[in-house]
Order: sequence, then C-alpha cells, then structure tokens
Amino acid sequence: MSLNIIHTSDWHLGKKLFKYSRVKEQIQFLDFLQEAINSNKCDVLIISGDIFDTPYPPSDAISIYLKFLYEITTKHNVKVFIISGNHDSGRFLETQKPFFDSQGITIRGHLDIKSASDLIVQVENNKGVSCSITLLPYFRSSDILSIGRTLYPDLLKEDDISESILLILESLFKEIANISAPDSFNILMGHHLFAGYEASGSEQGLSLSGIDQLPLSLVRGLFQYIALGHIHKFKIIQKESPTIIYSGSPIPFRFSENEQKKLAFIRINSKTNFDFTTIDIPSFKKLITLNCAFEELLLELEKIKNDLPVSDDDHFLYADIKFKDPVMGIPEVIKNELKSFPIKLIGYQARYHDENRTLSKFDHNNEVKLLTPKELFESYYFDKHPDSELIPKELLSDFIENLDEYLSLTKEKGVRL
Ligand SMILES: [Mn+2]
Repeated sequence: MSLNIIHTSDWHLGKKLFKYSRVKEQIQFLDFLQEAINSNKCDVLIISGDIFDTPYPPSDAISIYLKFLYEITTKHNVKVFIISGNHDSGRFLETQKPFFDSQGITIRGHLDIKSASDLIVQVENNKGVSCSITLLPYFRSSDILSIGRTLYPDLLKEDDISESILLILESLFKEIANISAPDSFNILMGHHLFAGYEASGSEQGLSLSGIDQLPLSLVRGLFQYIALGHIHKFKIIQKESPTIIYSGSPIPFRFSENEQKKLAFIRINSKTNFDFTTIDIPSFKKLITLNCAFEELLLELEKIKNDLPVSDDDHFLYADIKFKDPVMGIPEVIKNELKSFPIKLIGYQARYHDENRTLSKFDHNNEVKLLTPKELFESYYFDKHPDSELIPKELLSDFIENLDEYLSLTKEKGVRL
C-alpha cells in the first residue's frame, strides 16, 4: 500500500583513492542499488547531491551514471529526484534534462527559480499514495540573495547578509509548505549542513559565508522528512518532526571511514503514518589500515592475511609504521609478504619515536649557513631520529654518493652550491 522511497547521496563517481580508481566498486554499488529498488518495490529514488566528485567528471563516471538511470527508469518504473552537491556542476548535471524529463527523472542543479513552486514536485504511486518533494540544490549565499531580490525584496538587509539569508530561506520554506497540499507528506532534499552534524573528514568544507549550519527551526513543522547529502557517514540528525537524515556515501573514501554504509528507506502511508528504516550496503572492497611498531610488522601482517575477506578484487592497505631507527625498503617487505593475497599496499607512512624529543644540536637559523652539506645532513638525521645513536652506514654512504653526483652535475651547469 505504501509509497516507498530510497534516499542516497554522495556517490562521488570518478573519485580516486590516491591514484586508484573506485569505478569498479561504484558499479557494484549501483548494481546493488538497482536490486534494492527492485526488491523493496521502490517508487522513488532520491539522490541528495555530490553525484560526481568533480564538476566535469571523467567519461567512465558519466557512463555508469547514465546507464544506471536508464536501466532503473525503464526496468523498474521508479521516479528519480536529483540535486547537485558542492562537488557537482549544477549546470553540467542539467545538460541531460531534456532526456531525463521523458524518463521520469527530475533534476535541479541550480537554484535559479522564478517562484517557490518551481522547486516542488508532487508524486503519486499507482496505489494512490502521494508525497511532495522539494529539490533544494547546493546553493551559495549569492543564489539566496538573488532569490531575495526577486521574491522577497523587503527581507533584504544590506548590512546583515547572514540575517537576510536566514529570513529569505525561512520565507521560501514556509511558502513551499503552503503550496504543498496540507495533508501531503513533505520531503525536502538538501546538500547543506543542518545543526547537529558530525563530519567524517573527507567532505569538502561548506560555508554559507557567515552561516556554517542551517538552524533546525527553519524546517520544523514544515516537512516530514529531510533527505540530506554531504556528510559521508550515515547520520540521523533527529528521528521525528521532521525526520532528518544524512544517508552518507555508499563506499568509504578514506581509510578512517570504517562505519557501515547505508541507504535510507522510507515507507509512506499518509502524512502522519510512515516508517523509516535502513538498508545495509555491502562492503565491496575493504580499506585496511595497518598501524603498528616495526617490531610487530610481520605478526600484524599475518593477522591481516588471516582475516582477509574473500574477494575477487584487491582490498586496499595503508601502512603506518613506527620506528626507533630508520629501516629502508619496508614497502617492499610488505608487498612481498602479501603478494599471493588479494590486497594491495597503496599508502605508506613511516613514523619515528619522538617522545622526549631533544632539541636539535644546531641553532638552525644562525648556523645552517656555516655547515657543510654532510654536517647539515647529520643535523637533519638526528633531528628526525632523536633516539638513534649513529647514522646507518649505508644511509650515509648513499647520501655522500648522491651529494657527489649532485655536485658534479651542478658544477657542469656552472651553479654554485
Ligand atoms: Mn558535499
């Protein structure tokens, strides 16, 4: 009986991790989403911004996006609603609009409206259940001020831009709620921060010049569900009146993002009768961090090998290793240990114990000029490795060799060292 909605966002199609493509995982996600739409008899798919990672995405990212939209709208009779995020070019997203209209896909990339009603679409499924969806694309302060100039000139205060923006948004939201039928279940799509968010780090900073977050008071009593994008963690801002949800990104973009990824799933019976659950997204590829002291490296690698989930694709590994004395060639050791396992080392960080770090033997500002390159190297070495007694012979001879080579090259070019 219900009208079923899946809410997702922050696909960041085309995004790489270091230099590695994520398109394969993104295709796996889109296949999973298509199955979720089918098995949950989904009437509406909401995508709340950051479809792409860059304003002008690579062609493979555009291809998987259009193929997905074409398939779900032809096979599953689902209506799709898309807004831009801060990573998207709203103008670019809107280039496909003429084709999208005939497929039941509504897109709003830019907030250039002539009236509040331009943002609202009424949806009704084949069981007669309806809702009203407001598409608020990612906007900048200037977009709101420009709406203010045309629609609410009385609210503009030239000396207080932040206040004007809040007043204009307040009026816009109230007008939207008035236009939607009074008994209608009202959904607001947005890609801004609402009070109470918690960022996970891989989001690009957002600011409304003076207003970092939109206050909840702007939307209270006007909408029943707020479908947000931008934060990469799934996050419930509040459970009811209105329900405010960040669906989060479908795949982790950083090694530090290790929470369960989700789709939000809403079943509407009427304005006051609806339920909200989530659908877990499988982890298509693990981002594994190895964080240990050099002495524990082999043991920790054994653990990783033993716990590795079965996969037809390589998982990604980031190694962060602590040393007392520098050891060369660790990435090669790790790669070699893992070579017959589906895991790829894509990032490496060496750290040196620097508790009780002593001050440098040299006063850098005044003495650097007086040091020979070898003394300068020694100074740098003991600064970086304060617990070390001696510079390893191999490292020192490498340095001298490279220095000799450099000196001979610069001499040829007539450059004074
Ligand atoms: Mn964003």
